[in-house]
Amino acid sequence: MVDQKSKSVITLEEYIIQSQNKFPGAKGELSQLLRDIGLAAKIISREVNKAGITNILGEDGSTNVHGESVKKLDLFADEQLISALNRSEITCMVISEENDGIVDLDNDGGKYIVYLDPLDGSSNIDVNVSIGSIFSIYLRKNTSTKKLSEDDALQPGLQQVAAGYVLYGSSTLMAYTTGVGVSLFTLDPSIGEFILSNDDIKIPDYGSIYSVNEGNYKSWPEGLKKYVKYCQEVDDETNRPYSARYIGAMVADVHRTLMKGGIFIYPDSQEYPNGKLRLMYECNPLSMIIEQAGGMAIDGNGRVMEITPESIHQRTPIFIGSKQNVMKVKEFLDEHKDEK
Ligand code: P6P
Repeated sequence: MVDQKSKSVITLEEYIIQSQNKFPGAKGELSQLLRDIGLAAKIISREVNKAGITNILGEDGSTNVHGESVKKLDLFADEQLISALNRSEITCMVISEENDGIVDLDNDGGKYIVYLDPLDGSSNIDVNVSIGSIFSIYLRKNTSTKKLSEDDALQPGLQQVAAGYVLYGSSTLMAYTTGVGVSLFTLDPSIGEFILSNDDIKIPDYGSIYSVNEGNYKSWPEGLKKYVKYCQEVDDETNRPYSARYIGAMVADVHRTLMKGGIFIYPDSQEYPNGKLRLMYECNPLSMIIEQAGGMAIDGNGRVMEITPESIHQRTPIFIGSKQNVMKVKEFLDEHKDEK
């Protein structure tokens, strides 16, 4: 815990330095990397908040590796994050949703690999609904090999040294973890600083909100169909029926789940037989945050963060949120796993 009694306001930079001082051996490189991401987040937040009045809104005609149309803010966010990471020369490679392959930063001494979803939920940009940036940080695996390759980046989520997100909503929030709890900051635009708002967030053990795109109901696994019907039944003891909430931006739906409890689900479906969401730069970082806050994140069988990745853009189903809610959906999935 950071001593908050002595100061009413602690900035992201101060908090990172205070936290680093708890690890005497630390050279401050991870701290610098987190500060770099914080700076890029402020710049992206400024553009997101004025996107409606500049020509930055709308599509630039290109598409990302998944064939999804890319909005100009996606590219802007990608550029800002990569340039911020490049400046301190401690990151050797970036993998981003907006780039087909790895981005080798030519920082041969760089010890970190960073995965990015620069602007998650970008389809919400034009309708002024929350969007976010997600980051996941690993140590470079093979320091001996000069030439970086995807293999250096294919590490299970349990190997993440840090992870977090920025949520551009009614205010701009940044949450991150380095493996010792989850800290949350709110951007004060009047001073251009992220201010600590909670230095050890815990997700409620149980929640009454479920979050899934019910438009895909027909192609869900049978156990998920039965679980959603369970959520909709009346039972005062378990505070059912639950409320259904779905924003369509994973960062926003998972942040609400972190703060209020409940569960967010994106299962496999006919359109996405391996799930829609990306393992390395959506599911692993958000799973690290939720597990560090006391929740759970599974792919329908085991922990998301135990998946051994085979490709940098691979997808996975995800059931993430309060421990009791995730265990309950797992019961339904297991009970009906052989039914079509
Ligand atoms: P659907 C946004 O495009 C995204 O990758 C996630 O942020 C979000 O949770 C999901 O896709 C929404 O997908 O199929 O419900 O529109």
